[in-house]
Amino acid sequence: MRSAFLSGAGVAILGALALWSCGGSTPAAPTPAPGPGPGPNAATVTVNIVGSIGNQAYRPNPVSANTGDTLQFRNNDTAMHHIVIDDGSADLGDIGPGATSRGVTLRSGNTLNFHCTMHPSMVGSINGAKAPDPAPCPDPYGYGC
Ligand SMILES: [Cu+2]
Repeated sequence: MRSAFLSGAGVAILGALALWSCGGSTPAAPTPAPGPGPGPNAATVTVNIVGSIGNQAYRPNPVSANTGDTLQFRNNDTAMHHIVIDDGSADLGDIGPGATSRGVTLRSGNTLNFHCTMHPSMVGSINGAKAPDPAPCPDPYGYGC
């Protein structure tokens, strides 16, 4: 009597283990959700620096770009330039002649202005209606402007 009870319990346990171990196929790994960052239509927009000539220093100016686009500056001039976004969101550092800056990804489509720290009259706009007016040059010889 007692051994029959134990063997019955053993069969039940083995049956439960068998069901547990055969409990269906492994689900497929979930597809990672798209995170923040450039979408499938994001583009790289290159702004050419063509000289230390006020708001004519950049081609194009104003720059048209969409949220998620990456903006970079290519220095086609013979002088060093150093581009910063006026709101402080990016400092692209020194860009030597022939070099291209690192990219900055636009977080909104809002109008942003930028300038060259070495030549403060070199002003430009991203998504502005027109190129900004350059600040007056304090040096009558134009050096540094
Ligand atoms: Cu400059």
